[in-house]
Amino acid sequence: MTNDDKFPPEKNQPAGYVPAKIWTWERESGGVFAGINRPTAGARHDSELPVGEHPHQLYSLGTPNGMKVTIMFEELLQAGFAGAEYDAWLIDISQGDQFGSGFVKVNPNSKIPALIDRQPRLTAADQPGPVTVFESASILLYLAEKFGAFLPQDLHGRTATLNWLMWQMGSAPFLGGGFGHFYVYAPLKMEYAIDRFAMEAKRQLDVLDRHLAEHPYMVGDTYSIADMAIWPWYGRLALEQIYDDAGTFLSVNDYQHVQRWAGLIDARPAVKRGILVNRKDGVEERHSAADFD
Ligand SMILES: N[C@@H](CCC(=O)N[C@@H](CS)C(=O)NCC(=O)O)C(=O)O
Repeated sequence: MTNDDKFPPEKNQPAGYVPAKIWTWERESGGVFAGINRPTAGARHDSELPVGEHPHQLYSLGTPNGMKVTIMFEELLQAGFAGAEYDAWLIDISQGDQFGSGFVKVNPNSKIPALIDRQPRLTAADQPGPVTVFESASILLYLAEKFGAFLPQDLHGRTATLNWLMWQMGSAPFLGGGFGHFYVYAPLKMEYAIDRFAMEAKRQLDVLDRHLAEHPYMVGDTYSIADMAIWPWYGRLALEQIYDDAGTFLSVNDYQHVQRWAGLIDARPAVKRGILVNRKDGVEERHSAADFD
């Protein structure tokens, strides 16, 4: 019995659809953000990035992936690391800013967040010059190591932090690109896709809930870059700050340990500032603490 016998094409969506031998891009898929999607990488237009006065130039947007980094900068500043001053420039992904030649030089993957450190802590073995960093977890780790903060030094603590940091990077695309896409952004509601990704989103919440039942933070008693990476997605989902009424749909109140932890982090002043940065309804560009006034 072939797969087509088990699942006849009439039941496909649209009915009768059979994938071509070779996929080609014929039209936009519809849905939110479809206008910026293409099956190719690289710059689409010439445009240099603006540069401010601070050591760190962040090019980002106030999405969960962007928030991880602005929370980290605000936490570093709150903790007294004056050298963590940063200029945060808004990259409007709905307008295709991520495909400008300047941005693509910093992140060939054309996704926010991206960082240039113009005053890196170089050793004798390093070439002089700025350091570019992309992928939110790589930026968190880079800053944690630069300032010696929010990353435990001991082997167990450091490894556990990296475990959860990598867990977040591997898991969140199922929540965002999977559940969030099909529940909120897709041009049609598809039961199969929503069921598949709602199941995975709930499984991930359960992973966190069981862990947080026994640990105040993701890594024991210490607030770390693992919390900063995980909270903007799963903490904000639990607090019903993302994806419309998805909190009700996924029964997020059932995950009481995630709720406790999410509330703890939500209350931090640096988090309250960090989530405002690079948002058109918040602090569009951040160049100093005064921008929050
Ligand atoms: N794995 C990346 C994901 C970054 C990401 O998906 N960024 C989205 C916004 S949250 C983006 O820039 N999308 C623009 C696009 O896909 O063109 C990270 O964690 O930094």
